[in-house]
Amino acid sequence: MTTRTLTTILAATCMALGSSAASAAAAPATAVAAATQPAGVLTIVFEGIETPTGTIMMSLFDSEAAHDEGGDPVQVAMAPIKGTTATVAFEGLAPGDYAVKAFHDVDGDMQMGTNPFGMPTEPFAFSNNAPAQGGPAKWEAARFAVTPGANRITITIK
Ligand SMILES: [Ca+2]
Repeated sequence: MTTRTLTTILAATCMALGSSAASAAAAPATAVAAATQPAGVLTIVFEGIETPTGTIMMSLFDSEAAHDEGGDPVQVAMAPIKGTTATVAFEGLAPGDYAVKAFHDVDGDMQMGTNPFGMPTEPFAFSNNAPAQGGPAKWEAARFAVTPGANRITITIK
């Protein structure tokens, strides 16, 4: 049996069952279409910065696995602080869902300050201003969509 035949049978079976697997069978076509879409540009504005020193350091994630389980971010960036705000732009992003983890490196040592109990001593924030819940915000709370072209989100960091 060829792969093509198997795919056809699977698609027909899914359609007959009316199951969501039918859309899964169509996924490859969707993925190809997404790859040919123009890239997204994401501008992030951090607001509410209380101490005008140091930089905002952030990591951009594109999957729940990477975001919630200590995986690598797709991009990282540092944003200089101007007054009470800081702005950074990520370019060339494949359209899809992303989430941001950020902290304000007030003392400029490139690390999130923590006390002996491991609690953050420098301001931090997550996209959607998702709250920390005994640890970093989860992907489901912090995820947002990046579409082709310009995108802009605002995060309050405190
Ligand atoms: Ca620091």
